[in-house]
Amino acid sequence: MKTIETNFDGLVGPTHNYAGLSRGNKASINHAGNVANPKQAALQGLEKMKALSELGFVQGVLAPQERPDITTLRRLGFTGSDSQILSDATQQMPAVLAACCSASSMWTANAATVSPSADCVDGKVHFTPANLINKFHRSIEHEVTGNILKATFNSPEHFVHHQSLPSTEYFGDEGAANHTRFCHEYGQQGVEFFVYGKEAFNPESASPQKYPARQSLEASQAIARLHQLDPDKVVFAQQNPAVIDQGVFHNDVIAVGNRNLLFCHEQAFVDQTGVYESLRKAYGPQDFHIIEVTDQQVSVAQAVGTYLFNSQLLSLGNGGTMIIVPSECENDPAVWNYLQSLVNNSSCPITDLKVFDLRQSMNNGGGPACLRLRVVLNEQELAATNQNCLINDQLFSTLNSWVKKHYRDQLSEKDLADPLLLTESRTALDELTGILNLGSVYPFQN
Ligand code: SUG
Repeated sequence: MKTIETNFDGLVGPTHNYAGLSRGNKASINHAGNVANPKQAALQGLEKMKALSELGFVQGVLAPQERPDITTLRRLGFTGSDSQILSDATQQMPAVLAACCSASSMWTANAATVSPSADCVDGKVHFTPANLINKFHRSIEHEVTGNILKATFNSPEHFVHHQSLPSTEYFGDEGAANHTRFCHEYGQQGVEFFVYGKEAFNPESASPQKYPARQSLEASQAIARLHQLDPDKVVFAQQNPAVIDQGVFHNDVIAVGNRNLLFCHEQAFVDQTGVYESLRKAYGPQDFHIIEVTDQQVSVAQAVGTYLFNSQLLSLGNGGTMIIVPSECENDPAVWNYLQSLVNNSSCPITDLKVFDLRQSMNNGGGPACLRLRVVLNEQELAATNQNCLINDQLFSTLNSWVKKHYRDQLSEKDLADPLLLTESRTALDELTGILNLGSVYPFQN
């Protein structure tokens, strides 16, 4: 049976804005207060989805969240009509209102950790939504994320949906952004590689000094247990705390892997050599390739500025590998020269290069890899997946028109309290759940 890697990208929601909510994420802080263009953001994301689908990859879409999040504002004690709540929240707690309006669920690499059926004892695909506990605006995503995942992968025969981990820093979990799977063929048992920033129950362990470590070892271990992974096929590695302090807030800002290839910066991990050895041991006797980028070739600051490692590595039918990078890589001569040297080197497994303009998302720290959740599926699992969520020409054109009809082309902080924005968002999302055949996944629909 054929097994493939599918990519489910987050559709950018109608409230996309720059609120500077993510300390430790330099792009988010540097663009705080800028005027955002939600329409352009959503269209840029759709262009990537369409291009990958046209290249022959199975490309899915995950619906955005309901924002402004009135349910959360009510939990925080705001009462009255929805307009009253928006107005009171703006007056009393504008920072909380901004958090409740973030379209951050677009970065579906943080939606969940997914283990393919070949890795799990029960032979099912396991999903655990990330609790994203380190940032308030993201900690309010996991419940609706769970609803959307269940509506997208809606067959209990093939899919297991876990609850997110307990909502505490001890079990801080950021999903697939800190998880990579290596395998010979997608359908064979693979090695699951979990990268954490801190050991929450060991105060003696190394941790960053300036910025938060969002993922704990204990969270990664819990997911490996929940997903019934073979302990010999799991590797846990600590992210280098010094790079977290330089803006590498997720592992996918400094490393990416696919099949038998790891592409990473030389400073990505604590005990880099030990990590490589553990991966090779777990992977077994077949060839395992590591492309390590030195600081001299590309500095950590350049990696953070261009998102070179927040790339997608996609296996091509001819045995090659395509790297998908954001246009920021093209604009940095050192990074661009490095990329050219990779694809021009006949012994390098990366053979093709494609560039996308994702500026609207990049300005909040979200590159190509942040925008996608990888789900490895065999034929039966793919057939059991909600087919309305798979991109083809028709869905692309429907979603493109839907965005153009409902989205604004300018959004700044002062617009977030506009009751019309709430109505526009709900109208758009209600229509979307029909297009994607999701049923009722949002609080306003219940
Ligand atoms: O969690 N930015 C996101 C970016 C997530 C990127 N994802 C991966 N690396 N996989 C974050 O920091 C910024 C929102 C704002 O500031 O308005 C934000 O949430």
